Amino acid sequence: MSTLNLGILAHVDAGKTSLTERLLHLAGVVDEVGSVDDGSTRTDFLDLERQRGITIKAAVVSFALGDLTVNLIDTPGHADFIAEVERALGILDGAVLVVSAVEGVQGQTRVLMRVLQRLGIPTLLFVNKIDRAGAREGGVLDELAERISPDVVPMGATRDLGTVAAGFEPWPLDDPGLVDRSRRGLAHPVYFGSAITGSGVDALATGIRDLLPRSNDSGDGPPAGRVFKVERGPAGEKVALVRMTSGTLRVRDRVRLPTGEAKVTGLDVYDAGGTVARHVVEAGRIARVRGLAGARVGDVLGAPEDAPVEHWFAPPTLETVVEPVRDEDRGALHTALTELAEQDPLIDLRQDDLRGELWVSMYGEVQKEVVAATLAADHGVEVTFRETTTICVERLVGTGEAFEIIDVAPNPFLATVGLRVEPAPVGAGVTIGLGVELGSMPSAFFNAIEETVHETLHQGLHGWDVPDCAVTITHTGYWPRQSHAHATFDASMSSTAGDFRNLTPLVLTEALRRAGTQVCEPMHRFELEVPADRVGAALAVLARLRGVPHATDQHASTYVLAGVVPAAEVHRLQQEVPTLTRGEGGLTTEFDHYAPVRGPAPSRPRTDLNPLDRKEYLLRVGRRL
Ligand SMILES: Nc1nc2c(ncn2[C@@H]2O[C@H](COP(=O)(O)OP(=O)(O)OP(=O)(O)O)[C@@H](O)[C@H]2O)c(=O)[nH]1
Ligand SMILES: [Mg+2]
Repeated sequence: MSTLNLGILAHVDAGKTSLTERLLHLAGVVDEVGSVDDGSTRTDFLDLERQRGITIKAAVVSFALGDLTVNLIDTPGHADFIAEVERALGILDGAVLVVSAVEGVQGQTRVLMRVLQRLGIPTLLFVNKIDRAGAREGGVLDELAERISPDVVPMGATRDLGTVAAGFEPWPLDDPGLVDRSRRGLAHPVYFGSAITGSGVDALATGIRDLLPRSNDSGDGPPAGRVFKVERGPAGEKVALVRMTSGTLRVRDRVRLPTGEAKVTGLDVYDAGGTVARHVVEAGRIARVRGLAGARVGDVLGAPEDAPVEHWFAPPTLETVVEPVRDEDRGALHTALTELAEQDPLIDLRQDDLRGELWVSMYGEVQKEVVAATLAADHGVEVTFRETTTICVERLVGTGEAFEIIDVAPNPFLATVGLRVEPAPVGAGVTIGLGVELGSMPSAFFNAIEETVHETLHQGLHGWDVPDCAVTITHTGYWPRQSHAHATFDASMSSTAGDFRNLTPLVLTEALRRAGTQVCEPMHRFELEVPADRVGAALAVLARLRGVPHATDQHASTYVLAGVVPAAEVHRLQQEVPTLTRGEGGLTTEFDHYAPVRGPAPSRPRTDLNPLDRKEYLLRVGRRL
């Protein structure tokens, strides 16, 4: 039996969860079609999802189409939960991208399709909601061809559009090459239908069966796979969702994870809307693996090392401090957030030990509310958030050099370190070059300098990360281990790696000071859809929120304004959208680049020993020693 790991993706409210429910019904897995509006669907099973009527977490359900087992992953459409989509993308054989027949192609549709294409994931298109008033066919096809891909291929025609009787009549498949092109992601068949009335869903199911590739992972070799989700079982035990990429995994197998070896204590697979226990799971399938206590989202199972986690969507640009309402919950909050961060790639936790604060990075306000509700419901911890701030970076303005020589005041450490810092292009990262002979010093001392340079550059002169910087080690020196016949090691006369670790932050921040840094804020590109008569009002709002429109594009009676807006203003812009567009338009934003902050530079409280203040730093280092 072959397997297809299928993702359903779309902008928020396009009908992904409703369509999933329809497909389950069609496959005979459920007798009654669940409804998002009643909170009775299989894939929106979290309380919070049912209360809000939106998908928050990606969820897997399985059904059979003839000889094919489909593992369907229903993903969230709200941009705040894009990291959930990102994790699912890594394990897909194919995808269905849903578009609404009324709203048409949205900015988020394009963001998703761009990534699907970059990853080479074969994708079908489903134009949903043909039963709704205002549903279009030709107009949406034009938008798809223009804004999604020139390779879209309509698979049939609609009738009675915009009524509950709306239907979809598939054409006979007369292009013999389409199957191959579609399975290779070179053509995108388009179906129309309604997830509410069910019309067109059978035609889509046929397309899923015949026009998407099946997983072709090899059963040979040792078991390997990728952890794309971590859940908690009923007894609080960890369950890792693993897409098997090769070999066969068995209960009681010992498998390697980046955090160490672990023993598989139980295996389930998805089957006919539920899960069933298995002793073995083959390549290509999705396994729910128990026993892997150290598993984290993104881990490669069976690989000895951490595989680099690739990001296809922009990182979060907001952060906020989370505080417990009751002070005695501080410990519980830390435990809960650590657990959430482990299950949820959206939550990036940063701990400030000096102030006892917990920072989390965020995509937006909806995610913030979801985190608060989850902490309260699942962990019994009530929290508040301090005001959300944007995550800035610092970029070097010029070149700077500094050094301190061993045994020369004011250097209290037994080390010589000299560093030059120079601006580096965006995306170049931190590079460290040598301006001295490598053999001039034991390699442990070079390593100590290099590691400390990387650490120190996480907090520039204003406390923000310095992502790109070319560093050169210009001076080094040390006192060798005292080796008189009767003398033992004497730390007051011999350099240690600690001397280099302690001195490097002082030299580096001095070099940074001489170079100067500029704080840059994240800028989002936006697409704002407004009715033609609201363009003037939209431009006025954009101007007030420091937004710069670059282009306008007209589709029928709506205009699409595109441009850039500071991440700091995105929330306020979002709040204006319903009035601005009379509920007819939408806003999509995504991180684009960093731009220098005009006016006074915002700074972030430091969480290190503050090498900017030499006296304070030496006191703290002394205390640590
Ligand atoms: N009239 C009509 N309404 C639909 C159709 N499909 C979905 N809806 C409605 O649209 C709303 C959103 O549907 P969902 O299935 O939750 O959409 P979703 O894409 O899963 O939403 P998120 O997961 O939150 O992004 C619900 O109120 C559905 O009842 C359709 O074909 N016709
Ligand atoms: Mg949904």
